[in-house]
Amino acid sequence: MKTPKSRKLWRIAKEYIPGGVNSPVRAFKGVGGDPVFIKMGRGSHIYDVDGNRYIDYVLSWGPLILGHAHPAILKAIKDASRLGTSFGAPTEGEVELAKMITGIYPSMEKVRLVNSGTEAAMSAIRLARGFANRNKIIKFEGCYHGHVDSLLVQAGSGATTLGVPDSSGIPIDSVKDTITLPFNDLDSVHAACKTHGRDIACLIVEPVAGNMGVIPPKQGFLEGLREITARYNIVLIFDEVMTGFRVALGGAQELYGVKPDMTTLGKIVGGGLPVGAFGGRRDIMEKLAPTGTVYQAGTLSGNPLAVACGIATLKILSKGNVHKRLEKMSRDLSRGLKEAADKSGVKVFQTRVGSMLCLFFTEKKVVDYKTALSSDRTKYAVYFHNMLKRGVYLAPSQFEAAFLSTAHSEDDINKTIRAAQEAMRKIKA
Ligand code: KE4
Repeated sequence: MKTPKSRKLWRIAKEYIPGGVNSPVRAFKGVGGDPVFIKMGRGSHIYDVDGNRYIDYVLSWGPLILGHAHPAILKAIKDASRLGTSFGAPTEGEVELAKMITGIYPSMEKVRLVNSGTEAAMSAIRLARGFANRNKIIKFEGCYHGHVDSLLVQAGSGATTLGVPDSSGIPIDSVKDTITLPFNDLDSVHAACKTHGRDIACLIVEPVAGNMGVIPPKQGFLEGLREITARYNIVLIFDEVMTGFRVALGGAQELYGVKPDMTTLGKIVGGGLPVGAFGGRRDIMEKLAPTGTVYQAGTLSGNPLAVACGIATLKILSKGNVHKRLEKMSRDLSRGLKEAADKSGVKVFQTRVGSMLCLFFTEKKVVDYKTALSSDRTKYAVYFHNMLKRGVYLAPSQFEAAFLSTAHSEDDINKTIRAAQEAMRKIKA
C-alpha cells in the first residue's frame, strides 16, 4: 500500500491542526503509524488520496448505516441546498424529523435537535439537573458521552485509547458530583443510590457500551437500572448516540424493552451530517427554554441540510428489513473473524450486538472497563495494520466498534475474512 500523498498531507496537517486531526482518535495513536487521508467514499468503500481502496468498517464512527454517498442522501442534500443552507428560524423539516424521531422512540415524547452527541449529552445532563433540582450524576467507567466536562471521567473511546482516562483542563468542581461505577455492576449502583440517592439527578449509560470496544449489557442490567432509578426518582438517560437506529430501528431501548426517561441520539440520526438530539418525558422536556428555565441553544441546531439528510436516512431505515439484512451479514463476518483467530491460535474474546462488533485481543471474558483494558493493544495494532494493507479499514483503536452498512456485500465479508486469516497468522508469528 503506497501512501506518499497521505504522508505529505500528514506533515502539513500537523503544522496547522493540533496533532494533525480534528478528533484525536483519527491520529492512529492507538495503533501507531500515520493515518491515511481519505478522498472519497462509495457504498462500503473509501478511497485514500493515493487511490488505495478499503472496505470501510468505521463508517464515520457509525453514522453511515446506508454506506457512503447513498444516492437518496446526496439528492436530499442537493435539493435542500437549492433553497439555502441555514435560516436560524423554524423550518418544516425540523418538525418532520422531530415527528419521525418521536414516532420511532415512544419514550421521547418531545425532542430537541442539536449538532453533536456531545451537545446532546451535555444538554441532557443540565436538563436532568434542572428538572430534579439535584447535582450528582452517575456514569459508568469506559462509557463515553462526548467531551463534556462532567462526563469526561474514566471515559472510553479516544480518552481510553490515549490512556488519558481523565482530561486535563477540567476543574475539580466540574467532576466532584460525578459518580463513576463499573459497567454491568448493579450492586455498585444500589450502593451509590443508598448513599447519595436523594442527591442524584440522573444516571447516564450507553445501553450497549461501544466506546471500550463493544460490551453488551448483562442479563437484567438495564432492567435493574430502570427499577433503581425509578425508586429514587433519578432521571434514567440512555445514550443511544451509537446504538440508536443501529442495534434496532428503535435502538437498544427497543431491543431490550427498557424505557428510559431521556435519550440522546447522534450519528445515524444525521445520516453523516452534524445532527444530535435529546428528548424524553414531556414533563422533563418542558423544563427546557423557552418553555422552562433550563437554557440550551444553538445557531445551527436543526440545520436544513443536516435535517434533510437525517430525514432521508430514517425514511429508508423505516422501510424495514434493513436490520434483518445487517444481522445476517454481521453474524457471518463475526463468525469468520473468530474462526480466523482460532485457526491461528490467537486468543480473542468476541462481542457483537446487531451490526456493531468487536474483537478483544484477550483471553478474558470482557464484561466491563477493567476486563476490556486487559486486551493486548500491540496485537490489535498488528491486526489493524495487516488488515489495512489488505484493504480493510478498521477502527484505529482496540476500544472502538466495527460497523456494517447496507452497502456491504457478501464479497466484502469474504474478502475481510480472508484478510483476517492472513493478519492473524502475522500475530502468531
Ligand atoms: P459526538 O460529539 O462525537 O458527535 O458524539 C459523542 C458521543 C456520545 N455518545 C456516544 C455513545 C458516542 O459513541 C459518541 C462519539 N463516539 C466516538 C467514537 N466512539 C466518536 C469518534 C470521535 O470521537 O472522533
